[in-house]
Amino acid sequence: MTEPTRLTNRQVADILAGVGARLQILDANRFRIIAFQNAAESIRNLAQDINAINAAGELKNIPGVGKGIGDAIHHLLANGSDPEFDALFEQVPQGVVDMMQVPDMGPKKAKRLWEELGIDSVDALRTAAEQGKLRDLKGFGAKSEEKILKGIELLSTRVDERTSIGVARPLALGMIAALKAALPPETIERIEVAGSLRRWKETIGDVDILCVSGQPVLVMEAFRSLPEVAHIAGAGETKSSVVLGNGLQVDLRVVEAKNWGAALQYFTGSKEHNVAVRELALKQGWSLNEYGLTATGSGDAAEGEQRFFAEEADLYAFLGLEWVPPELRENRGEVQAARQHRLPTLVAMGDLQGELHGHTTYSDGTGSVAEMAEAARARGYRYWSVSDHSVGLGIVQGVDADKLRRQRVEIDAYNAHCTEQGIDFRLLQGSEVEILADGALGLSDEVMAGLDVVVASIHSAQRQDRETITARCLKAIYNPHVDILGHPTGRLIGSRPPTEIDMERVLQACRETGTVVEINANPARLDVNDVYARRALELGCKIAINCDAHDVLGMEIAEFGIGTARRGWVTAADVVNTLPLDAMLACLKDVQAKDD
Ligand code: DGT
Ligand code: CA
Ligand code: CA
Ligand code: ZN
Repeated sequence: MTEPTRLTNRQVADILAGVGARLQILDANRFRIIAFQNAAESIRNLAQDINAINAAGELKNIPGVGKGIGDAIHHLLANGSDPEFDALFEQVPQGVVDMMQVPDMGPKKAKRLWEELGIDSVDALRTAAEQGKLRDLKGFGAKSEEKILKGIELLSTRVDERTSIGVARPLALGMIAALKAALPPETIERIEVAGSLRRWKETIGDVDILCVSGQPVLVMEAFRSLPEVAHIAGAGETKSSVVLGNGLQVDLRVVEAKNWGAALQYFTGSKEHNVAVRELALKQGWSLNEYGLTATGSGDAAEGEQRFFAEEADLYAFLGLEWVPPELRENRGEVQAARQHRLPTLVAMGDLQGELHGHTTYSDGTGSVAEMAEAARARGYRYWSVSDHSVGLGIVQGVDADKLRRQRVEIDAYNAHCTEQGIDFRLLQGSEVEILADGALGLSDEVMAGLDVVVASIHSAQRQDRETITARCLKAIYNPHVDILGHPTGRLIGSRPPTEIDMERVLQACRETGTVVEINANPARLDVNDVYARRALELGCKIAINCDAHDVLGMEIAEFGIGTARRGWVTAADVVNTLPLDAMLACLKDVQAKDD
């Protein structure tokens, strides 16, 4: 007998989600549906290998996995398939499940279209709508056909349910600028993004914008007429929702100036933070909503008495809280810290003195050494480290000892030019050394010893199991020449899950050896993420925030690294590249001490 193929976490999650979707279409018990959905989500986000958990008999300890589903997963992993699941997949075609992805198309509608008209794919749905065949169905009309076609069009341009902050932020800021430009001056008194975007979450469900204006109707009309708008999902006098060409929804609300503080607080969220603040207000005898505070009568103020706040900070102050930076508003201890007036002073864009990870034409970058240096200088940086890929990275032609020698000449020449001109800037020579599959490095110790900064990263064999990839990474961390661990989990948000690496052990080894942990600012990576960054600090690690730029515009994404760092409670003192050059270099691994 042949062994069944080993299922990955993602495959198991996909199967469970597929079962959940089919149960939805078949109108099964609601709790059973939710159980499958929760188990799928939980396994999708799991760091450990599900097969290992199964082998240890610990499936039931996975959050969201109960006894019933645990047993089913056990059989699934043992046999590679499950007869009951197979029957469900056979009964309801994947195409019908896919139809539920079309906006406004719930399981009930999908089921009726499938059963009554035999429509069993998104393509068949499009054809039927185009041919006007849906209107024959009770409850469907020409309008719903139009809506469905619009929805399918949006679906095809939509990559993921959530949008990368790297995409959403420039879009939102561009719309705000265009809105201001489209209206007579001073029509808009204040305007700001709220929601997850203001909190710098790595992905955005929808964009929330708030503004103050004496002419809300005018603002609403201008907003809905912006060129980016593909579909108007809601049009009110003070609130509109639009969907952009890429499927991203944007909500705009107009509020009164006297309510601005409370509204901005409310719509910035997170929901969890707001619940905590609202509970605190209640204890003080006030109920909190998006307009302000209303006395409940349980405190000193008379029941029904209202308080409005033009500024958010005034609201927080009224409740005895320090103003909480939006990035911290996740109910991760910030409310208590704000009460005790011990919120950290978070790292900010202006703190960065330089960067320690970026590429040039010596590997896969498109800017020359001098062009990248000029871009760094234009940002006000005092140093920038050239860290091209080492050999060992498959498709990319990396640098070897020979190429590094030639590059050093170029770097020295640029630095000599700076000295001559009295320019306070220094190019450093580094490398992004490949951590090979067995933990060996893409450059010899001798060559690395001659470099100013060494970043070590993994780009290949990322599917190794937890033990193997962790041991591989630890080997690099314990190398005395490795200064920084680059994008430690290897994830690409929305397209590649993190490796199975044991970050707890990795971070402990970084602390022990003085290896700096990178926050890679690329919005597709944001690696380490906010949670690991905070854990790194707790363990006593140092952080570097790097753009990993591959062209001259590649340094403009630094703000996403800063946003992630701030969400991880990172202060300037925790970040090595906020230090002046000499102090920064002194902070990197002390090779001398290591060799003793
Ligand atoms: P997203 O859009 O999924 O990336 O995340 P958010 O945080 O932007 O969430 P969203 O757009 O649903 O709502 C924006 C903010 O409005 C949210 O962070 C808190 C507030 N909010 C929305 N719905 C509720 C609610 O039911 N209760 C409370 N307390 N706040 C809410
Ligand atoms: Ca939102
Ligand atoms: Ca929203
Ligand atoms: Zn890189």
